[in-house]
Amino acid sequence: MSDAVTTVGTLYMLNTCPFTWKVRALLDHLNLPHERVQVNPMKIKKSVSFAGDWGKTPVWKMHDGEVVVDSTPIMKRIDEVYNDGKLSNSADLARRDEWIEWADLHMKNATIPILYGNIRSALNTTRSVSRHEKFGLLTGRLYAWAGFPIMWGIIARKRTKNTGMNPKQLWHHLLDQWTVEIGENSFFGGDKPDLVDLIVYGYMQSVEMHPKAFSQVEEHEAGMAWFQRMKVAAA
Ligand SMILES: N[C@@H](CCC(=O)N[C@@H](CS)C(=O)NCC(=O)O)C(=O)O
Repeated sequence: MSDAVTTVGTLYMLNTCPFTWKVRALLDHLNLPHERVQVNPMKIKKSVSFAGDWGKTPVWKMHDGEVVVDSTPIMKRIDEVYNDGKLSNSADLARRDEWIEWADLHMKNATIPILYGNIRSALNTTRSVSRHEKFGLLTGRLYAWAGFPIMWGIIARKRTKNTGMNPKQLWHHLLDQWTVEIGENSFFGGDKPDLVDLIVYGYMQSVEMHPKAFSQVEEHEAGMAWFQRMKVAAA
């Protein structure tokens, strides 16, 4: 980013973190010039220690020094300060909050299983993550090859345990719910995307960067039609 452009703040992030993708979706949609600091996944706590004991990504530091943590509150704050809260505004606040909660619970819980839900996709994903993140050379390799049985065996299985669905079925089920809610409209927000659209879009983009995993999501026609509309609207 050029020095001549005044930035609105700095995003401390991981390239593959779904919560980081949510905030990126908003910043890109509003076309706000900002800095991005890619932290080492093994040193998150230290890298964001200025945000107290939060210890996670993303963290947002506003140009005036204000620090905001947690992806949805970060999105709301950026929208409030730089966009008069227009994306968060809704004629039906209860509906908005219900679907933010839906996305931050169900989309979040579906993300790990689609990436790591079987041993092959787990290996693909840890290798892909090690390429996309700024690990040290050795830890990156170690993560790629030693991380996948852990992600697959422990983490992904735990997340799908209660749904009775495999990771692909779970995504298709969620995209059914999402596209039914959107109905005849182009977006959740009506004819334009709103904050909820951008939250769901962010979760989906975090899967899209791992093409093998995303190919399972891509089979959902209505979901992908919305996703493509988001790409156009966000460009
Ligand atoms: N609710 C938080 C979750 C953030 C989060 O869990 N980030 C992960 C990376 S994707 C992290 O930093 N984990 C480190 C940890 O929990 O110690 C948000 O939406 O921002």
